[in-house]
Amino acid sequence: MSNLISDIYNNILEGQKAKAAENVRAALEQGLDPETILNEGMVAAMKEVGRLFEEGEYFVPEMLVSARAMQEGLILLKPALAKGNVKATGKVIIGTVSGDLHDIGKNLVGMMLEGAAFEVHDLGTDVAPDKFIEAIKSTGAQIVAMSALLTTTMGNMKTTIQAIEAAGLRDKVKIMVGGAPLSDSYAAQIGADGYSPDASRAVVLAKSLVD
Ligand code: B1M
Repeated sequence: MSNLISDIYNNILEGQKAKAAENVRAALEQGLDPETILNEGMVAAMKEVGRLFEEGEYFVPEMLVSARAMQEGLILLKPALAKGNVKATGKVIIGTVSGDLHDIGKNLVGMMLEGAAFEVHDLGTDVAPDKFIEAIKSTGAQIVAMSALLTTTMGNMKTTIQAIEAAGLRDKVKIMVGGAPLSDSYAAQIGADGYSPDASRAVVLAKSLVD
């Protein structure tokens, strides 16, 4: 691992927002691959934050400062991840489901979809089913993308799908889901059209859903 990547990893682990940004900028200037910076530096650091939280070494404030450092780095990476795509491929509405405030994975998926020239409407976090329904109507999106990071909120994906069905909109949209506690079989069980374990594969899935 290059020194800069391991510095970025440590900056995020320690919640050093300004240093994380400085090192992401430097890594891009040195021509390091944006996906390597993202996956080996940033996403890997957040995994370790989660592990430390589970072990009782980190608490919510530490998770939060690490998340802020990660977000700061992501802002800088966004143009590099989005480069090279021109053709609009479809419209997506994306949000983290009701009760869930985790947004880094959702933001990353949204960013990669924009990079693949999808028009992305981000509804934010803690999105109630009726907000998804309003957005389907107002945007005419072909895809609804839902994220959940908690075992206690993943059930709200099913509630949202049921609400979309009850509103008579299920055949107008494809529904994709993702987030750490999910799986292919869970996605099938709740009636989603697809599941992706990460942001890159979310783009492949979204393209296949609009094709
Ligand atoms: Co929370 N949190 N958190 N947290 N947090 C987890 C998820 C947890 C696993 C930590 C742990 O115990 N190891 C645990 C959940 C346990 C469980 O449910 N079984 C947990 C908990 C318990 C909590 C609280 C309940 C803690 C508390 O208050 N006691 C609380 C809940 C708040 C709420 O939502 N109501 C809470 C709060 C927070 C913070 C606010 C402090 C902060 C979030 C800040 C933010 O998002 N702005 C936070 C963080 C940072 C984490 C961890 C450490 C990191 C999450 C992250 O950003 N990862 C997380 C531990 C972990 O995940 N290992 C943890 C990086 C991100 C790039 O990955 O989000 O997985 P991820 O996204 C990936 C894929 O999952 C996928 O692609 C992304 C990129 O590859 N993906 C999709 C995600 N969405 C997708 C959608 C798609 C496709 C792919 O299509 C639509």
